[in-house]
Amino acid sequence: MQNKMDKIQNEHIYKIKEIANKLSLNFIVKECDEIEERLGLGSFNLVFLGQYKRGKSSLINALIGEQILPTGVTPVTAIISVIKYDEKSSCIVRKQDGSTETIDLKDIYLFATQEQNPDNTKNVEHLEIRLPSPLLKRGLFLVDTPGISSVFESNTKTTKEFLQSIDAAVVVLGVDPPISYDELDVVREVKGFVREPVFVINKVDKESRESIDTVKNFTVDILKKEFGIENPAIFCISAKDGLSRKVSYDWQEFLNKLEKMVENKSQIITDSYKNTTTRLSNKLLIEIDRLMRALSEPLENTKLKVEKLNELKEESAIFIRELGYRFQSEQDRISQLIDLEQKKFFDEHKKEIDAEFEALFESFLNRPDERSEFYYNSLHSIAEKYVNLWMDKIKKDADRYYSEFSERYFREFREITSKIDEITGDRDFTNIYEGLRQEMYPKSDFYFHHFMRYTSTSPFKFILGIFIPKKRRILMMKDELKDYLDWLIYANCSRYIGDINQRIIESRRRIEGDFKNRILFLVERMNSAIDYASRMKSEGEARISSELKNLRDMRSFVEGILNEVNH
Ligand SMILES: Nc1nc2c(ncn2[C@@H]2O[C@H](COP(=O)(O)OP(=O)(O)OP(=O)(O)O)[C@@H](O)[C@H]2O)c(=O)[nH]1
Ligand SMILES: [Mg+2]
Repeated sequence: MQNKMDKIQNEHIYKIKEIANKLSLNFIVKECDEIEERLGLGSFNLVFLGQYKRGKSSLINALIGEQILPTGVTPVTAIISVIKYDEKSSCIVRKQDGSTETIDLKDIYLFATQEQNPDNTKNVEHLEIRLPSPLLKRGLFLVDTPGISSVFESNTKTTKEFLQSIDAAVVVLGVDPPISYDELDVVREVKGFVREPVFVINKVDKESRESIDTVKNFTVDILKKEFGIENPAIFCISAKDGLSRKVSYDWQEFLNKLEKMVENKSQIITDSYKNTTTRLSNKLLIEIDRLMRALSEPLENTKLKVEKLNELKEESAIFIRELGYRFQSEQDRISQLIDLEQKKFFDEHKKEIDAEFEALFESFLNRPDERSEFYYNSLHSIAEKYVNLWMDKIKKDADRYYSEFSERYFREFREITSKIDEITGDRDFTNIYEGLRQEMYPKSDFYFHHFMRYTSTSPFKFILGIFIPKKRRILMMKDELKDYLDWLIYANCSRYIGDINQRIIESRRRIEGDFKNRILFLVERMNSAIDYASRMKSEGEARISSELKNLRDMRSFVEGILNEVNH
């Protein structure tokens, strides 16, 4: 059964590749090669993703038991490295122009690091490292990636394209601070490719058991609330311990999970084959349609379209920049408005807050023997009460402001996308950005529910002088306690709005970067269609009609594959 399935999978990819080859669609051929390799070897890509400095490279090193990938305190990884099994160690640099170079393992840092290869000026597509590691031999490619912002926003198309080849993912999170909006973005992105990402909270060697548990629960809560992920595979680990072969925290459980993935790899590979085949077939259909249009219409029309598209490319660069400025100032205005409202609200409630604080403080005088944490923690209930009151008041307004804001942004954005679709004759662009509208303003309010507070490593300035009587000591703490209460309220209120703002800016940047890449790609494809159509047309009518028939046949063949794969 499995063999039969393997055969069908290989045939589908083979056919897609054959058609792509005939039509000189190298970007599709390349992806076919990659998936063919994995299907052939029965291997899958396990991609490590996460924010800068979370310890992705360190974790891979720990898994292979060697310090192969460069790691460091400043952002290090600049390009993707794929680590595969071989009896002999080696490293090949695969360049963007298709050329390759074999290098010594000790020279990996010359290509992989931001320091030696800033913004990938060496035009590396990825590094292919081969090692005789037993884990790799089980049918797994370990993939190291640069910290997230550079992965998802970088204009290097290749990095993004590589992400299409995720079969399984480990999202590396940190203990400090617990999961951030940036990291939620990674999860969101990964969820689009992978059914069940594995989560790792790394560097737990730096924390107490108590705060590790807090961070883990917090993360599980958020994954459930934000993405509906129930019972995520989540492991608190220390890559540092792992590398020195020390089994600590959930390290063994994490290894067991990887082992399980390897055991179930045929499911992972089948899923991946389905996604890839569907994606590549759809890409192929778009290209076939483009070529058919170019063949059927006068060449002048296609040329005119490319000219218009080129103009639009310039125009939209300016438009998007201006749109960005305009929306930034509007976003600032909304923030200021909310800040003012916040100030007004807390001015109005100042008396009540002060009174509650005084009453609580009185009660402290009767309990002079508590540890200082007790007094600080008691303030949380006051802070939480007023932060919640404020949030209840502002949330509706904020929701309205921000959703109107993103609606407007997309309305304007759609003007360009529909212009592009008008020129090309399909709904590609509009469709792509329709779905993103919801993403821009997240109805996420997780910080609202997760109160920020000082944790284990106490930042309190207060030093308990052992010669001062306890009652007097508490009195001395009064100012500091009040400061802490004010901080709690202020920090939690500001964090909510700050996070939303940050999120909108990130989404906008991502959408705009993505848009730029897409339009460049479109111009390139339209130009190829012109070349192709001119070649055919120079050979006369008969050639055109036989080629059109070919394209129609290819089209129905690809549709057939899509049907088979998805039914
Ligand atoms: N204490 C501790 N430090 C760690 C651990 N894992 C990684 N580090 C340190 O964290 C820093 C970043 O580690 P890297 O592995 O380079 O992180 P990365 O996610 O690959 O970083 P980029 O490639 O820059 O995105 C290094 O200084 C590591 O030594 C860990 O488990 N415990
Ligand atoms: Mg790294």
